[in-house]
Amino acid sequence: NYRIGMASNYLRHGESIANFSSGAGKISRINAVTLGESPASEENDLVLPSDEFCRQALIPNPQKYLEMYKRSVEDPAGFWSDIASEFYWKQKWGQPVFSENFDVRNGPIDIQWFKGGVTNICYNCVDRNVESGNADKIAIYWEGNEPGFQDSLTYSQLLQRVCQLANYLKDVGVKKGDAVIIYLPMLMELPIAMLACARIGAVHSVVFAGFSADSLAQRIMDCKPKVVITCNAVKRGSKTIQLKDIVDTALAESSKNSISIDLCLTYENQCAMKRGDTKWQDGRDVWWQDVVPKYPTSCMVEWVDAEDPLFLLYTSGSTGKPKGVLHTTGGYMVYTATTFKYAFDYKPSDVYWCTADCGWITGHSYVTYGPMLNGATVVVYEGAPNYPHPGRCWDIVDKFNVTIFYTAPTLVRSLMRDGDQYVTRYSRKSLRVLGSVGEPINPSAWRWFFNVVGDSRCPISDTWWQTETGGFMITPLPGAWPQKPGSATFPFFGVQPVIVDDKGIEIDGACSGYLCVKNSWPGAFRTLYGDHERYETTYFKPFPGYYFSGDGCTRDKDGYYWLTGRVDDVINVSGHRIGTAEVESALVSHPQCAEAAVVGFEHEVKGQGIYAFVTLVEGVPYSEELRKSLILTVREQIGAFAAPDKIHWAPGLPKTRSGKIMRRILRKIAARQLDELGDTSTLAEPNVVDQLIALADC
Ligand code: 6R9
Repeated sequence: NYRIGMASNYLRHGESIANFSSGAGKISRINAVTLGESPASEENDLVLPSDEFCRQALIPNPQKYLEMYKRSVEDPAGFWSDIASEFYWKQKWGQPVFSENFDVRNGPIDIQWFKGGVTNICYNCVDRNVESGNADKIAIYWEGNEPGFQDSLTYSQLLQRVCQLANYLKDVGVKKGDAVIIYLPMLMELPIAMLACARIGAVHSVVFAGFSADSLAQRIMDCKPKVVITCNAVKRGSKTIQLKDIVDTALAESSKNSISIDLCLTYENQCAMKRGDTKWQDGRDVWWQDVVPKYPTSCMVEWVDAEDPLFLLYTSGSTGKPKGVLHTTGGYMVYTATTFKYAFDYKPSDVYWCTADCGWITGHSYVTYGPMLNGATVVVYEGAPNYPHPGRCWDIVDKFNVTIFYTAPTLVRSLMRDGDQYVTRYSRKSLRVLGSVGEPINPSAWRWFFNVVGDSRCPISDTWWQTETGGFMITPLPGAWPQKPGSATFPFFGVQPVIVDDKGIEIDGACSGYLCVKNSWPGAFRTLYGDHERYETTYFKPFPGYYFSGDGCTRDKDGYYWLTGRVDDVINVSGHRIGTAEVESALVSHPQCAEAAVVGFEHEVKGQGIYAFVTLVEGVPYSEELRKSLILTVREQIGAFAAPDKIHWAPGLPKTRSGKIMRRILRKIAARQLDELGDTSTLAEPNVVDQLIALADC
């Protein structure tokens, strides 16, 4: 079993890792910048892997990690080529294996991996498994929202389904390089649609089915897809959501802006709604079940270059317009497969369940591509994790004998609140590795996850990464070294994280600052769709020579990394990234809202909640009704997950004389840290602060 001990008791591996990753012998500047809380007492808590786990682990000790890590940074071309060779390439990549310009001062940022290599990620995810003896292995166990609804597909059945859809898409004119928008809930058809696009070289853009019609329209207008794939409706918990209606509105909106979509392929999700009840536009709308099953179950693969685009995924940034993060094929394939394998200590007998939706990057890299590239059995769950009761997750774990369970801290915290009894009534003995993603996991939630869910037996991989990084960047490798509750531990192979101060100077040793990366890795995004300049400005110009993550980070005396949250205008609500500017622009579109400023505040379950300061149009009185209508506006324009938790009436906002809103002050008011407001003398009108405080609980 694991032991929780103090760092001072731990001499075996700690020193070598600490020395290695914090730059042995260099002078440390401690706490040159302090961005977040210091992990003070937590950094001494060590959770040691059991000998039993280590014995079977892929990376069984720090020495093995160090040996592989060293090679990965000293000889990245050799390290990654060896791994890439395990996949099928129609034609091998050329030389050099990778090329990069990572420094804006030397010209445009340019990252290429395995250029000249010809492959197909769908082939490697599906056909390769079928051909290597895994044809009858379960690829997907599907569990519906309603208990009792389930389905499964073997790898060979998956191949057939993917091929039918791929043939259909080709037949309706989708070609290599064309965009396809997928707006589906967690049905098996979602990964099938992603794989079918990849098979024919089309670029998929999955839009999370919780996004509103406006957000969907915005994405449709940006990437101009040939086809939109959706379903009529979905049940989430006890609610039925009519997705097709949302798509109809989005398509009407985009055609007003001269982007008209000729084909909306609609899956009939019978568990949620019957065909007859679905609104229909003849000529444009086609039922999936009427056409796709008629197509042949085999389909030639479209071979693509390693640097051909695989998908676009929109994510929030610090301006109102979402960014289309573009990933290409070869490097992403090699990177997601490798990170999945090592961070979860994956073995062919595992049953893997990631609770993320394919509408987010986690669902791309670690529901679909990473696991399937390893031939894994993946659980796909359609519903809400606490429906119809807070024990549903463990019911599913027991039912499919899930061995690896990967989720978000927000779910851990909410289940923790519901009480241990919902967990302990299930066996969970199949579990062996747990994972966390999306936001920093607070040590108390970590301990509950570890002790209660994992029976103090399963290591937790707290994986730090981003839509932009494609795959894990800083993550535990279970069995390799002791864990510290709340720390993402050490960098993955090939990743060289650095912490810089606000002048962009790299800091060594134990320190806090901005987290950057100093070299490219195969899974890195290559650009923002249609806006390479914004790509450079956002990620490469803040600290020239580095990729800037937007996160704050602390490195402790043992070299462990502790993520402390976003340092830009992005907030992380239940692991979902939301730009404050997006919420603000939704609020100000309300006819009675004159101005809005949005900040994050600490939220017990969601990690961060959305706190909106709203100034109304002159003469409009505050009312409960108006509060609701403002929140509804955000739900309609972005999606329910972005609805503000708190509306704070603001007769005025604290601004500098040059008109800049001082968010620092707003954050303090939102946190009710009223004695920490700091210097307000530079404000144009210092008395607005008193007015705001007076209205704090109205
Ligand atoms: C994968 C994903 C990325 C942002 C990232 C950071 C936060 C993600 C984290 C974490 C601390 C972790 N984040 N994982 N913070 N520890 N293990 O979530 O991608 O939606 O693009 O969000 O999420 O702030 O910058 P994405």
